[in-house]
Amino acid sequence: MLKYLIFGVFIAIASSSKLATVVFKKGPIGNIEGTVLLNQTDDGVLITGSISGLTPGKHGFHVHEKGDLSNGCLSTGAHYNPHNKSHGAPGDTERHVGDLGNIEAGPDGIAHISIVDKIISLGSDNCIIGRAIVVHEGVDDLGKGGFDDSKTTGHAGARVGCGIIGIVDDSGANAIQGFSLVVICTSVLAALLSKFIV
Ligand SMILES: [Cu+2]
Ligand SMILES: [Zn+2]
Repeated sequence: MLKYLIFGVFIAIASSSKLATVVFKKGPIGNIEGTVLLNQTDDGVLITGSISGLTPGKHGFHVHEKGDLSNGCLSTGAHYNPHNKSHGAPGDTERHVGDLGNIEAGPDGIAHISIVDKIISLGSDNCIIGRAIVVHEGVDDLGKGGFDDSKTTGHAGARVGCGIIGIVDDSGANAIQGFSLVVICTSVLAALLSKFIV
């Protein structure tokens, strides 16, 4: 019986679309505003959108481990780092999964974002659904600045805004879509369980 249940779970995975969004809002949580879309493609996750209200220049841009805004951006925890690595640049092998480098705002304070990242996913391994994206006041030195916190946070300074990475409902089938994306994040667990049950 459980065998068929697990089979059903994998059908749900196959029927899901992998699109997520993060909304940044001005208010108690931060000073910035904008929307970012994340789209799982064959080349990685494509992140697009724009964020306003920044100071001109570069700002650290990371996935933090918790989707918890109960104490503003502080409660999102550290950089998402399931493999216990040091902080680095997006192109480095030694990096946190959450290390997406910097976004850059123009003189108008708006950052136009277009990033493809091969490490994060909206699927099983390194799944970032339900975690948070945090934008920092300063530049992420990509682990190479020589500061005490370069190898942990990139010395990027305070958190000026954050938002939770949520599932986009683009199918009209709310419940099924939501369920299937939750299942994707736990599919590794399901695969492990199936070994014991089958
Ligand atoms: Cu960060
Ligand atoms: Zn990091």
